[in-house]
Amino acid sequence: MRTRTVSLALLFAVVAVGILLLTRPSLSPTPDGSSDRGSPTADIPLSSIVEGDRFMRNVSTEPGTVHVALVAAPEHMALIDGVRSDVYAFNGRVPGPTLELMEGDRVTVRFRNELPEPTTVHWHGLSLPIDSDGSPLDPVEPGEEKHYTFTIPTGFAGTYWYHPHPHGATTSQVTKGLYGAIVIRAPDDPLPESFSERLLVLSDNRILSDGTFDFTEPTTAQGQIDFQNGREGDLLFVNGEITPTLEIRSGEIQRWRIVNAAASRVYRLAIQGQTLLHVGSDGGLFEHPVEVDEIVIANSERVEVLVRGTGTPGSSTVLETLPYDRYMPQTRPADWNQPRALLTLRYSDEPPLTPEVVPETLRPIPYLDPADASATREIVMAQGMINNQLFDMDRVDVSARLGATEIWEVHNIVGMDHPFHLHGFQFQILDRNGVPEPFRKWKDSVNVPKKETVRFIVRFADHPGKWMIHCHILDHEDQGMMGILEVTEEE
Ligand SMILES: [Cu+2]
Repeated sequence: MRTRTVSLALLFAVVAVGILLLTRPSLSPTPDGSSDRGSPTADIPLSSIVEGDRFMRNVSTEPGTVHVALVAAPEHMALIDGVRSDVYAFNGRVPGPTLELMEGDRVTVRFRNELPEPTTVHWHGLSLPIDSDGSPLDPVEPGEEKHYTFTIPTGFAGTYWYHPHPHGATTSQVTKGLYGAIVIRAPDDPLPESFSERLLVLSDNRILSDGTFDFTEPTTAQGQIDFQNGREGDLLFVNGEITPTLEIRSGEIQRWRIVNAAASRVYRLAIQGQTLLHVGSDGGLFEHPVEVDEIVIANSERVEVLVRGTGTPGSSTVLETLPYDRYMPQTRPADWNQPRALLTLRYSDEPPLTPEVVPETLRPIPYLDPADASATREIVMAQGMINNQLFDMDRVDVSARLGATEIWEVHNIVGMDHPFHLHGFQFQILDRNGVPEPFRKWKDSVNVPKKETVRFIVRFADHPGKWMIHCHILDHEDQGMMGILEVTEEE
């Protein structure tokens, strides 16, 4: 459990390291093109990735239509102060530019691969035609272009993200910098616009002193740990910054959209001295806000929270990630049980605002009736394998009919967590280890803890095709912990 002394000691250590990093000279332009990340005494403000040119620019003038251009290309830029890395970037940025959409938008992304290797762009969590899913079955070769085309259905307002999904190379391409957020808004959003919005994309990395990414050889001890755990980094980034500062005013309510874009790290988020109002997850808002002390967010999951400015003017606190034991005992990192600071939440000196009222009802979530299920599937996740098999592009692992409602029982039979992701279709969790889920929510990924079973209900309402099912620990996915669900039309 949390101990305040440990947290504060760690915060101190992180701040000390932060100061060391800041006192090194800045040698190179930052991802947003500015040449300086601040003086040694200045805080690093949280980079907003939902403002100005950090959006993908919509070049369409037709209402309800979004045309954007996206390029993946090698860049030479500083991810940490004082040293440049050979990164891969979307439109020259790490994280990539945010794609902002409305429900109902018809979207075309003109994508060009300028990388020296094949890639794809997967639109994680979206409902779209199979040829725009960006799965490993649909690589974009170097120098090639592909147009991803999809329409955002009503009810899909929420926070999503995009990332490469090429066969066997997802870990390295995401690690080198290819990931970005998607925000989908609803015309009838129940949360007041006066709740100022922040988008926080979480990622981690290991970078050597010469700027190269620390990818290990499988034969080394660390290589074995990376193979088992998935590659975790000691550097924790929020929007590409390490322990940035986010400003809030006493009494203010902020709406945070948080994406876990890390390859394998599971975050257990908490703000010291404050509770959170959890209002949404992968597929958007809940029916009602839920007050919580902390939120676990596994790889590829998203959360929406309301942060209420309950602190006093001039004070500050910290958003941290608390210890979360997803590991087998023999490969736990040495510091796994230490909390880590992610950002400083600093209260401005302005006098407190009178807090606004948070709506008690957000939006209805349709009920999927288990009595309508035409099949119950068992999915067994073992270390590196699904249903006792490695991924094979030419094999269909599960066949389902278009329009069918099914119950999936996802068993994790080994001693570490595996987050399960289904492409193309959102689902609702029924129960975890037999304990009914307390309320309905739309999900596309669910963490299945060690030796546990999660049951969910899903309807294959549209979009026939071959969809990926896989563990979202990127190393596991690359190792072949993936299968194919084929949704077929009625004969
Ligand atoms: Cu896994």
